Amino acid sequence: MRKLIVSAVAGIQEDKAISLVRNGLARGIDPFTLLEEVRTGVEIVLERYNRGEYFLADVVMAADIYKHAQQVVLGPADGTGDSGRHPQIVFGTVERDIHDIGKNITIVTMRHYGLEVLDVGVNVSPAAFLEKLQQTGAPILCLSGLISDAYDSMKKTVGLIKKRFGERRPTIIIGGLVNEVVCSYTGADYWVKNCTEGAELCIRLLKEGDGRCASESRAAK
Ligand code: B12
Repeated sequence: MRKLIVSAVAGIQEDKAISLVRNGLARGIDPFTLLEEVRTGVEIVLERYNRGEYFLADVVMAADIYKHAQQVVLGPADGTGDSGRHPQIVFGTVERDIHDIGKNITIVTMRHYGLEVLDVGVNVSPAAFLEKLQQTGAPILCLSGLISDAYDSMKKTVGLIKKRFGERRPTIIIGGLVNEVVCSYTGADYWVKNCTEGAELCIRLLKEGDGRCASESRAAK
C-alpha cells in the first residue's frame, strides 16, 4: 500500500494517490506515515526534475498532491495558523521569495512532532517577522529561502531581530537552498538540510531552555 502511494505521487497520479491515502486512513494506518509516503513521492518527482526527466509543472503538481493529502489527513488548513495560542515557532519564507513547498512540508512535520508553529506565509518582510515575534514572544524563528535574493532578505531579517531584541532574541534557523556559507553570511544561528532535522533541532532547543542559543552560526549537525 505504502509503496503504491509513493509511486502514484511519483507518477503525478493525484486521484490514485489521494484514494490510496483515504484507504490507508480507513485501514488505521498512522496519518503521518501516510503523509511521509506522499513526501517521498514528491522527493522522487524533484529528483526526476533535476535529471531533466520532468517539467517544473510536474513539481508544482506533486506539491499540490501533498497539499491535498495533507487536507485529507489533517483536515482543512487553519489559514495562517494563527489560532490565538502561543506559538513556539514563527515560520515564513523571506521577502522576495515565494517558494513554499518546503516550508509547508516542514510545518506539517513540526506540528506532527507536537510543536506549535505560526505560518506567516511567503514574501515576508523583516518588519513583518519582527511584528509577529513581538506579538507572540515565540522563542524560535524559522526562515525559508530558495533563491539568491533570499539570502539578503534573511540577512536583513536576522539583523533587525538582533538589533530589536538584543540578548533576549529568539534563535534563528534557516532552511531551503542554504548551507554553512549562507548561514554565516546571514548571521543565523543554525541551518538545516531537511524538515526532520529542523523539527528535531527545535525540540532540542526548546528542551534545553527557552529556545535561545549561542549566536555563532553552525549547522544543526
Ligand atoms: C518548485 C519550484 C518553483 C515553483 C515554486 C512553487 C511553490 N509554491 O513553492 C515556482 C514555479 C513558482 C518557482 C518560481 C521561481 N523559481 Co523556482 N524552483 C522550484 C524548484 C524546481 C523546486 C523547489 C522545491 O519546492 N523543492 C521541494 C522542497 C520540498 O524542497 P525544499 O524547498 O528544499 O524544502 C526542504 C528542505 O529544504 C526543508 N526546508 C525548506 N525551507 C526550510 C526552512 C526551515 C527553517 C527548515 C527547518 C527546513 C526547511 O524542508 C523541505 C523538506 O525537507 C527549484 C529547483 C530545485 N531543484 O530545487 C527551483 C528554484 C529554487 N527556483 C529558482 C528560480 C530562479 C525561480 C524564479 C526566480 C524563476 C523565475 N525566473 O521566475 C521564481 C522565483 C520567484 C520568487 N520571487 O520566489 C532557482 C533558484 C536559483 C537561485 N540560486 O536563485 C531554482 C534553484 C531552480 C534553478 N536551478 O535555477 N519555482
